[in-house]
Amino acid sequence: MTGGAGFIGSNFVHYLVDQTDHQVLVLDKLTYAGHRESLDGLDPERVELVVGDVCDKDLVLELVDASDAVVHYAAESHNDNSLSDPMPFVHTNVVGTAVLLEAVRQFAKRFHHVSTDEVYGDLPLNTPEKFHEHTAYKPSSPYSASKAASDHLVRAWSRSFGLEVTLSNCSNNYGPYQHVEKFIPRQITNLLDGGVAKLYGAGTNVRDWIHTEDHSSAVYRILESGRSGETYLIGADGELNNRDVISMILELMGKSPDEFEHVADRPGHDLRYAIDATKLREELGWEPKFTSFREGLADTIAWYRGNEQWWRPQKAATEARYAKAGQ
Ligand code: NAD
Ligand code: TDX
Repeated sequence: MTGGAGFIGSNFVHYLVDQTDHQVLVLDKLTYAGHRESLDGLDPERVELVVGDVCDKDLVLELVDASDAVVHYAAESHNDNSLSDPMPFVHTNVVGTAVLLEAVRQFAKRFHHVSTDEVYGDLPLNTPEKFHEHTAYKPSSPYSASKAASDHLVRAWSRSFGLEVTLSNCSNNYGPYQHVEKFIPRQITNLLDGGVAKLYGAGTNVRDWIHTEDHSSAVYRILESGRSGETYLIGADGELNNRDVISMILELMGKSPDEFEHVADRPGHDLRYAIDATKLREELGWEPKFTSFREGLADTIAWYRGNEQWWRPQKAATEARYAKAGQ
């Protein structure tokens, strides 16, 4: 698999080690977002980390040849970074996916592509409308456009060359090992540091939250039982606006409700994401385990409280980047 030292990828490695008998070979560049420590404590007989780039054709050929299946998580993943410096998103997300597909084609391996609901753009507030497998692509940011491009490459390689592929587009994940640049860990660690939470704009933007362990179980189910060439949307009916999430974090951390401030909004900020996961639920019988966001959030806060040594090294540089953008 690729990107196994990142947030969702490392949670998938933990899931595979805990729930299956598979050997896991991780290719990860260890960018600012990758952490060797996220794989600490896992049996070295089961997990091998190779530090390298998904754009490195020779390395990718060697590792794909050595694998039975490839699950592709590696990406530049943060929208705000894609606004300040888009080109790494094009290289890793678009070129990197093409390099992997060429290797998968050469060795005829099973491929699962991990993508995002952001490829569909955004939805209006207060409508029953949700994204589904046939929603038209309409990405807003350089990040989501690069993920959309990668999805198109996977479908084209599947149709043109008959590769055995599946794709999944998941909503916003939360849980342990998420970089402190992202919304939920940024607020938790700001508050742990005695600072305040930071809300972009009015905070009415809605995200559809899923615990990352539920994302892992869905990807594994698709890998095992998904139909080749098919796309599955992954979501757990977790719609909440950002203002409400901040209020819940403040309350769970015993802070007063006004310990947040409004900061500069994200340019082009998507308003609302919402997933209709009927296909995944009905065709593959998948169900999320974390049905209470509040409980999942409380677990996540406890994880950040207990793992300062994991997030502390990222914190100052992340906040310095935000300060430059007035956020
Ligand atoms: P992340 O930024 O936490 O981790 C990305 C990982 O990829 C890091 O370990 C990084 O070192 C690695 N990486 C980056 N460039 C690389 C390269 N060129 N070669 C090899 N490794 C490289 O991201 P995440 O939030 O864990 O997201 C993982 C995947 O899930 C991405 O494809 C993302 O688009 C998708 N996704 C994320 C979410 C979310 O809520 N975070 C939701 C849906 C889909
Ligand atoms: O400090 C903040 N304050 C704030 O209000 C930050 C960092 C974010 N926000 C808002 C912006 C979004 O509306 O919170 C929401 C979530 O922001 P992010 O954590 O940056 O996530 P988002 O942009 O929604 O994208 C995430 O979900 C889909 C992941 O980063 C993507 O990789 C994934 O594809």
